[in-house]
Amino acid sequence: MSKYTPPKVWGINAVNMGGKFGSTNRPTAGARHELGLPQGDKPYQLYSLNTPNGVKVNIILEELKAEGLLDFDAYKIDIMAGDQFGSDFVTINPNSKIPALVDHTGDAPVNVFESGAILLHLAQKYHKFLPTDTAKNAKTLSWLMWQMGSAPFVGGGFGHFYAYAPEPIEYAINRYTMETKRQLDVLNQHLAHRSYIACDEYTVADMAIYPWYGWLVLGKLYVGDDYDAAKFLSVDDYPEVQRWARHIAERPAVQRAESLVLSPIK
Ligand SMILES: N[C@@H](CCC(=O)N[C@@H](CS)C(=O)NCC(=O)O)C(=O)O
Repeated sequence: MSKYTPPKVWGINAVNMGGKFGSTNRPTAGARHELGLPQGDKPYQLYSLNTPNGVKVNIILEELKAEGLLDFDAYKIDIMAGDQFGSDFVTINPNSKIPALVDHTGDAPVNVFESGAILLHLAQKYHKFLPTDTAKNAKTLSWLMWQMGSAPFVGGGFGHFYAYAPEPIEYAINRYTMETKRQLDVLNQHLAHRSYIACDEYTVADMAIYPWYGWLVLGKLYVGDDYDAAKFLSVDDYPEVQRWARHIAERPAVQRAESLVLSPIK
């Protein structure tokens, strides 16, 4: 491995603009181009992609739709094409990341971004999937926030360096594999003798954790011609997570969420 000595002041160059996301990554925020977004006639407008963070929100929308509580239009934001930096999307989410939701049920549209915030916004509004009992509520919020804080080590750390980095860096892969396996063990120990993550019922914590850790142990994340995360991480070592994930995967709303068809925006 060539030795890298960081300069005194970091700047963009041809090397650090490389890799799978090199063409869209910049160290700055804000809209980069004018791009309008379509708006359908349903009360909720979702702008997203079927990645783990996107699917979390698909799940709650499909669950609430199945109960006749809401309906929504879903549009595809192509993050490899840079749609997340288009002007209308940045107005909804200044952080330029999917998923983003616009709630048109009130007098004025309400923009919601961050998948955890969208889950809570909908769960609180419809009094579903978020227990009101103080202890159960605290557990649900704790596991939801655990997911939001932990998964970036899986996605931005393990997944990036294992599957997407321009070259394998042993130190980075070891560091994030260690942490990903530790998190899987946290879940595996916690899920022993439990059907759901937070308490005795299905909550937003299950919805948030399933598309990351559930997909990982079911072999649905970071699988390609040259890499297979499930094998690399020995996911059969986490049978409780696998059992829970198979149970969540059986839900019809989850299956619809995973294969949700997102309409083109242009
Ligand atoms: N914490 C955010 C993370 C969202 C996120 O990282 N979205 C990714 C796709 S899964 C994205 O839009 N990436 C585009 C980019 O970074 O430019 C959430 O949970 O909503």
